[in-house]
Amino acid sequence: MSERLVTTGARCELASPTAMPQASAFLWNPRLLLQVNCRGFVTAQHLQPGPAKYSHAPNLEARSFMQPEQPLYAHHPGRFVYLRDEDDGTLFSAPYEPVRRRPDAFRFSAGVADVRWDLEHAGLRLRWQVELPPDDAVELWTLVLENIATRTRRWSAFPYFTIGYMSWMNQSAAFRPDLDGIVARSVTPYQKLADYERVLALKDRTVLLSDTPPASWETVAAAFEGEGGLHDPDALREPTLGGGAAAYESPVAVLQHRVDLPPGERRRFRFLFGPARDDAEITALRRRYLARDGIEAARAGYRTFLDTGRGALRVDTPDPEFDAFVNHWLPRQVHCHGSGHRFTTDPQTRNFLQDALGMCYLRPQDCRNTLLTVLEQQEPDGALPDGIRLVPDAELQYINRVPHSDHCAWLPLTLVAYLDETDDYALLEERVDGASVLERVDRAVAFLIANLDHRDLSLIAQGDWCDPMNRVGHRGQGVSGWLSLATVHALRTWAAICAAAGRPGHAERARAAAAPITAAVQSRLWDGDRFARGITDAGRTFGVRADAEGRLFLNPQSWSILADVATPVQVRAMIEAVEAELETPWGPQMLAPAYTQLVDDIGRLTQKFPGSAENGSIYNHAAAFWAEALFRCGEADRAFSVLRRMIPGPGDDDLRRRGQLPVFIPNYYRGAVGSHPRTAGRSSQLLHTGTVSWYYRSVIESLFGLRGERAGLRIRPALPSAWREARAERRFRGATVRVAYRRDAVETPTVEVNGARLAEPLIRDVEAGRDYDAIVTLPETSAP
Ligand code: CEZ
Repeated sequence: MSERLVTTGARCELASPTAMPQASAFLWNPRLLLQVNCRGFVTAQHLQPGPAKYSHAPNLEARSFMQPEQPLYAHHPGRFVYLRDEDDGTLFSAPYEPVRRRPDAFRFSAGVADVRWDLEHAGLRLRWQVELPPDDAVELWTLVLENIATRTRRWSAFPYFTIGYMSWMNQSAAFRPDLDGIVARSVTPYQKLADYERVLALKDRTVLLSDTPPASWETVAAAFEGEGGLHDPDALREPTLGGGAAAYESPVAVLQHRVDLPPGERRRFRFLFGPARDDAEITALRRRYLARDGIEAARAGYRTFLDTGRGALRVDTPDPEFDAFVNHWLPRQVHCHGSGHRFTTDPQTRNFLQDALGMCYLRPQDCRNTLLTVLEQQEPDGALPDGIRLVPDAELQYINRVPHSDHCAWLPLTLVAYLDETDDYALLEERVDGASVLERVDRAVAFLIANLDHRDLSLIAQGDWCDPMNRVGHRGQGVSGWLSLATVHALRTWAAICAAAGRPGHAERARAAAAPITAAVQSRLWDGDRFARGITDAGRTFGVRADAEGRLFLNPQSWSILADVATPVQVRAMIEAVEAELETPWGPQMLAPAYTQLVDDIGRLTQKFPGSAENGSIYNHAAAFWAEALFRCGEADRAFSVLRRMIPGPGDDDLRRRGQLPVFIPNYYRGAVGSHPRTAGRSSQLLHTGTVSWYYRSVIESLFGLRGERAGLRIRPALPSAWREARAERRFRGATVRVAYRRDAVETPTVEVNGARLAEPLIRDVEAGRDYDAIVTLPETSAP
């Protein structure tokens, strides 16, 4: 085993169950999301079509959204195998929980298509692996036991799958000989008459099937645990399990498999675990997945599913961990968000649009469909709803019942990424419910213009990008500095789209509308070295130097650059302020100092724990905007540094501090470095984040400088000065573009394509199916 705590590549491997106890990996298909913790805990959410559980906690859980920093505890849902030596009765468990006996060797290994553990303990080598099929919401588990001792060993393996507290109305479980597995049944609690039909249709069973008939089983959680608890269950002191049936008791699924293994021999077992609606479905699942080669077929299918979300970029740079992340894990997270829609049926409109933005590099058609779906739900006044209903009877829930004023701004920003990537300007003529896409986006833009107050600043309502900023403008007067800037950015972006589409009239109107907002932001919100975050209902400007807390917000600075509002002098001042007040070793904080007490006219944001989430964490979504802003003002080194620090590692100290594997970018890392240094840098472990689309775009278009436009592919990289050379392969409009970047004694960058030097760094009229080989020569830098 490697000396290092974590090794990366197409697999990311962790060599200890205790160094980063929260570390996890995830697997998903369009119906199921599994977050698999290195100690064996698993958080699963499936869609039917609403979000639901089949492996439950011991209490009823909140299902509002996947939440950050969820504590793991002994009875947290998990998938474990107890191993009992039948000769001396000793017990351990794989992967680590619940017995917590440290194995002789441990490796938690996250692959793009599976998660597994490889352990060695007491003469036994063991692999415990989970995979998903491409579509069904079921987990496919494989257990391989190999005797690496020199004498024959007799073991019992007890796979343990949490079913948990299913329902206060009705829950039970039993081993079903006819189905050859454990089936737990429940009725999802409901009260409204109107929910009766809906609940009848739910998958209210949780099933564990084994490919090998078990020697014994238990389904009553309390009977299994007895007084010993999960750590040392009473049931494992008996030769066989009790065979109990749970009758309105919390169910569990435990099986016993006996294995007598001569030296060097191995045995394999396979299991299926997941929700089901009825017996017929259970029988079908067994046939599909536990018959000969069923898992192999599912594996091939899952690979095909992953291939549909293949990234548009492969890179080879002096930073192998960065390459591993960009090549394997980043597009995968973009794909997860773009195909899973954050595992809800009513994604927030801004999230739905931004997740689609990333998909335009993977599956542009999906981005197109998202744009059309959003426009189908546009309101008569041009506004977009707070959430998008993905199935006919989906309801807008939770945060989507709170009026936010920013949704329309994301429309042109997603659209331009799609158009740059595909040049599919025909989309603008497509008709949605009686109006063209062009007309509809224009209405959305008009809504943003109508949402200005008497000062020409954007009204915030009960929040903007920042969800919990609910009291700045709840009386209808407060404005958002960020949204004013985002509105300018959206207007200018829309103007550019219209100009490129041959609609100069529309372009001019949008461009003209941006001017007064720009002037208002400059005159009312600039405070020496920063743009303020907003002005409250009562007229208080906040996010300014005079504030004791929340003195500097990152987003207005970033977006003043993205919107091309800030002057070069202002840009310099803002960069200095951000570096002085927001920067940390793990990235820039979203605001500082974090609020330590309630600010009544800002609201819920200030009630969050200092340094967590929007209250001054290193909120990666905001950091991604800042990185892109830095690219836009020519700050390649700073921009790369922000991107780089969003990925945990590579050093062990950094990994331990973040507590997370470099297989996804989390929603945030803890901030409030000054007041909470012990927890600063700690990962939220929340894999849902708008960060990844923007990150992918910045890497492709800004860092490697491979950006589409109407005429073709423009090559304008901004590599960090420490890189002397790099390579990239970019899929673009069906062509393959291979680029070798190198530094040499040139004054300005030069680009050669297929042997010919380009006067302008633009590959025109890119032809699908063709290969382009480019050499980009960049000026030497003084960096090491
Ligand atoms: O949710 C995200 C939202 O999904 O917060 C972002 C926002 O842009 C995204 O659309 C920034 O506010 O208090 C809350 O309600 C939180 O704001 C959460 O909803 C938050 C979490 O990060 C979960 O993803």
